[in-house]
Amino acid sequence: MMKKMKIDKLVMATNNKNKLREVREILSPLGIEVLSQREAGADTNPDENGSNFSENAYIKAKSVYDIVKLPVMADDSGLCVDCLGGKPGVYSARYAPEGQECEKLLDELKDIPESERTAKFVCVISFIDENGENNFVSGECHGKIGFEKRGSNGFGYDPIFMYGEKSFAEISSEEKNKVSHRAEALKALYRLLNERYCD
Ligand code: ITT
Repeated sequence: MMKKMKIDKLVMATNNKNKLREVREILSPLGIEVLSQREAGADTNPDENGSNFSENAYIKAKSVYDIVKLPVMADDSGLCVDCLGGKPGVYSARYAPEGQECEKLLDELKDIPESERTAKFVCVISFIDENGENNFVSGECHGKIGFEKRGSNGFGYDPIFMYGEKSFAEISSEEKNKVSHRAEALKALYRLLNERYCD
């Protein structure tokens, strides 16, 4: 008999509308409806004072779960640049004033040759089920930091994250959603939901 997934709706704990859009683009074709935290009546903005992606993802998911008591996911993500020892990492959102993060990173890397500009995007998802049980899944996407901003799609560091010949801001969201750190983490989440939360 076909297994039926019990979870067809979850709340995403985020204040980042681009993340919410990407998660919806990926999960809705899989039959999972994603409510924003606002739609679910939980407009929280907790202090992300954890020391790694997992801790921050859990802080966000738990703050919304405590209000809605429904399945909740939160995504903590960032860009880790090898020649900077993994920075900005968990500080990606606070690295520079919004809209200036690419310029700041380009400036920090201005003397670094192409071969040493390797980087990865990381995404850790905390998923809390209806009973309050937490699970983590994660995904990574490897690329290089370019020498200039390219393209106008996406958000955050996308214009300087080179995935092969093109930046993440030059490809469509459809293409990004096949290979991104977020897409990888969501594939793992979907597997988890299928394994653990089926009739
Ligand atoms: P929430 O915490 O409310 O979800 P946020 O933007 O503060 O939103 P994070 O704390 O996880 O999220 O910070 C992630 C930052 O990393 C984000 O603001 C971007 O600057 C960057 N980032 C993450 N994923 C990205 C992606 O797919 N493309 C470009 N930049 C990304």
